[in-house]
Amino acid sequence: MLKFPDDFAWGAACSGPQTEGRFNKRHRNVFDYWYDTDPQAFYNGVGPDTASNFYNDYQKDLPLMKEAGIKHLRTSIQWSRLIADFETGEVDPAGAKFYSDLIDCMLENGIEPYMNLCHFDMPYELQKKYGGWEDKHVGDLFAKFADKCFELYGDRVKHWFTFNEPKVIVDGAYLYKFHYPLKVDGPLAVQVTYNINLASAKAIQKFRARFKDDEHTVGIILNLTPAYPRSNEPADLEAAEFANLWCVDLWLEAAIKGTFPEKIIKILADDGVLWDATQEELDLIKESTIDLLGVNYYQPMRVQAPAISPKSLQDWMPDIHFDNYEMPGRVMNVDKGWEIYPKALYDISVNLRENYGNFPWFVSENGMGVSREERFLDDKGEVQDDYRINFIRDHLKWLHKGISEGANCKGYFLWTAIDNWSWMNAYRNRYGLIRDDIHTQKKTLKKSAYWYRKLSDTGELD
Ligand code: BGP
Repeated sequence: MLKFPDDFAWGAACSGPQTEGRFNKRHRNVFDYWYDTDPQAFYNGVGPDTASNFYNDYQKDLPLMKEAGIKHLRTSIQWSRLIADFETGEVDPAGAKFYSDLIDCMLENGIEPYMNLCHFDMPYELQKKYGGWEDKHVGDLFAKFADKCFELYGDRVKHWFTFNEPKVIVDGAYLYKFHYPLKVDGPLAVQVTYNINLASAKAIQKFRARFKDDEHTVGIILNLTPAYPRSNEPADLEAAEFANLWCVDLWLEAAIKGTFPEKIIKILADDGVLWDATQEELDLIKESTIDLLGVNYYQPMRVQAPAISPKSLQDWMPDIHFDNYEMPGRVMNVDKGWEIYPKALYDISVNLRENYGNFPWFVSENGMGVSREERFLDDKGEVQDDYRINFIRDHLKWLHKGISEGANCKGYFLWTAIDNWSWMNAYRNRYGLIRDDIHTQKKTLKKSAYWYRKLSDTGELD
């Protein structure tokens, strides 16, 4: 049995766009728009219209989450729901009331809200008018939205986050075509990377102006995908070093230290793709660092030296510096196609301890997506998801080792509480402790929910 610290936060994570459904929503975000115009681009043609019906069901769903041992819940406020006029920041009364009631209901159920402000959901209007994160002005509008959230809900929400997995926005929308606007433009991806870091800093600046106490914290949620080299050959090591710089350290250093790693700046400058930045902006990033880091971890990267010489390629893409490597024998979650490698959580804890001043962090997402869970329903209609329990346990063992060696890890939030809509997979892969029958919207605790409750009540991992 392993014991976690008494004040360790046990929770779950979800997002507005993946749970609420589009009910009573004033504006569309880019996913809503993309679905409206090209539904076949989505798995089984299923979009975010209903999601897990959280907008209508939260008063029933939150007590179920409580039963599943969820004492902290991260979700997000949708910019496209809260704000009526993006330029002035005027709120939509129905949107403002929804989030206010939701937060109250969380607190009534003893669930502490952790609130995120961007979970991939750029308002379509801003994408169309400005190109979304391509234009730094959108960062100013985002800061205005963030400030409105702080003003409306800061009395009840103590933990705030500017972005969830901003790197995925860059990858999806500007490199590999899985988020709208589906561009493939390496240099633009580099600029958007910078613009998002700047937008986060601008939101943090608003936060600092509003909250001067120790109780409120602001952070960012990063998907850390440690890159492991195929071999110790110099070319493979160099590929892994680049992948770590581009995917991990660029984001970590900007958030925690307010600077960008010199090595990546040099590589991007040598490649002729370094972003456009002013000294004033860099000063703002420098002074607007975070208090708490959220780490999403699902899978590592395995990389090798690129097959083609970077210099022989016409168009710049970050992957001119590395190729992915399908390591033989790695353990896979076959349904999702992601490698299962729990030790990376320990490696992340060591990286944060040794290279980032043992900065405070928590696991803000980790989980196992499994398809056709009806296969595992027992006679009583309960999903016997032992695979999920084993997955969580294996990751927590490595996390516990990290903590016992001094890692400053404050909590573990599972993805997710209730099965919800996934960007690319709709409902194919289920992650929840609670099953959602999407035809009836009936929600039922899975076996893992009872196991998780015991864990969160006792802090003891069996
Ligand atoms: C993370 C996202 C979540 C969630 C999760 C599972 O990257 O922050 O929003 O979707 O991945 O991935 P998927 O839904 O693609 O299976």
